[in-house]
Amino acid sequence: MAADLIVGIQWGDEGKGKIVDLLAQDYNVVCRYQGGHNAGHTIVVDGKKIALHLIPSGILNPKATNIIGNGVVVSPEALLKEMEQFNDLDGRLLISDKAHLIFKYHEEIDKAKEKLRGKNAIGTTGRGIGPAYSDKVARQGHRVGELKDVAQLADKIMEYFAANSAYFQALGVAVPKKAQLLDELTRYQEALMPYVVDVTNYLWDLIEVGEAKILLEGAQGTMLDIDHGTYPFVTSSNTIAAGACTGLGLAPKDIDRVIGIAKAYCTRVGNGPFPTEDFREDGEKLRQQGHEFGTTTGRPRRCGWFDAVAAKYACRLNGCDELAIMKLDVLDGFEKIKVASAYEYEGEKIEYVPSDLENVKPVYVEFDGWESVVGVRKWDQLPVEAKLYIEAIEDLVETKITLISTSPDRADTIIRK
Ligand code: 2SA
Ligand code: MG
Repeated sequence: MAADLIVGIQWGDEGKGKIVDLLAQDYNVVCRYQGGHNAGHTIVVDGKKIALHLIPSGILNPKATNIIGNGVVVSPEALLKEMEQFNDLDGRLLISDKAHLIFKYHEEIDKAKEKLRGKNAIGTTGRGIGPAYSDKVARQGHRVGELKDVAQLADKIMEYFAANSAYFQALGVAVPKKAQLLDELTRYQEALMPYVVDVTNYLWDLIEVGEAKILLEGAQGTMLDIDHGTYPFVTSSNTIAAGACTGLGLAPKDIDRVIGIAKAYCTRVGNGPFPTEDFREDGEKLRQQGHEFGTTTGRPRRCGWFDAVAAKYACRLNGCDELAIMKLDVLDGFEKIKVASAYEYEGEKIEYVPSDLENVKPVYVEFDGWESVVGVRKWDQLPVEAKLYIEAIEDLVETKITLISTSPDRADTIIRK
């Protein structure tokens, strides 16, 4: 009995939320393995908007247990706010004792450092993600399990501030007041400790018994991976499928099916290379038709054409067994639709992703557009141009497209096996 995994193969915001929500009905355990409250999507259920950042999307399935793995960085403040949206979390939410904590000062460091970077700013979400992961790797971070003894944790945090005082002073980050810190930590302890468990053992037991159906939910996207993305314009975690092993304590053989999620075009928030970005009317039209604004920060997303070179790279990195193509309806009404099938790089035509993606120029193939695919639920009912477009992507990316989304509605999905 193994787990299935969902991973974004672009720069995030591929529409993973809709797919997890759709598939979560078939799973009884849904896990997040990396990232933090920099991730975000809104799901509409019975007309009510629910914003999810940290809690896995399986929370909308009343029968599912939702797990926040050790690879996630947890802001207790953000998590508590999110938890308030639900009144039946007992036994439905579990948090790894090994997940690292994000505190207010991580957010302050994140923002201060972005300011200092000036024109080289990464365009982070300002949620303290990078600084929290930095502390983890520097072995000076704090884990959720430490909330067990708040007095000791408060002491450690004060020591950390004392040891790094010059750094904090330079960044303008205030030293917390001990009494206030203790109050805050006590509040977190009371509210969160009931959900804290040894997630790794919990999952191993489930896998051994063989009854649970486990879904692993990636956040952000492959091109934002700390190792394989467009460094340094990336997030601070391993967003790819491999991250699920380290971020939960699973072995590679525990992962069975990998489903890659891509939009029918491309978007990116924040700075960094984006070869197929369109700076003119087409890009603007994609942004308007696709409502391409960040769910966490509201930032307008950069928009452009589907990049088949990057998508193929991502499918290989993640070992995608199949692909879901989201928001096909956003391409409605375009006369011509472009797809990057190769890059021009150092005077040559290449079909791979080099480590300096900022130096490539896309080579496009062009497709005829179609009028409308909104709400189409059957492959046979798609306009012939849309079918040709999907089949061309499938060929270029060398991965079977098994799912096509034609509106935000859960039901407006073409399943193509
Ligand atoms: P960070 O905050 O350190 O992780 O930022 C580093 C880079 O990673 C990008 N990043 C994202 N890109 C797309 N979507 C994300 N989540 C939110 C959303 C973003 C939002 O779902 O819309 O609301 O703005 C996400 N999180 C991080 C980020 O833009 C930086 O390029
Ligand atoms: Mg998102």
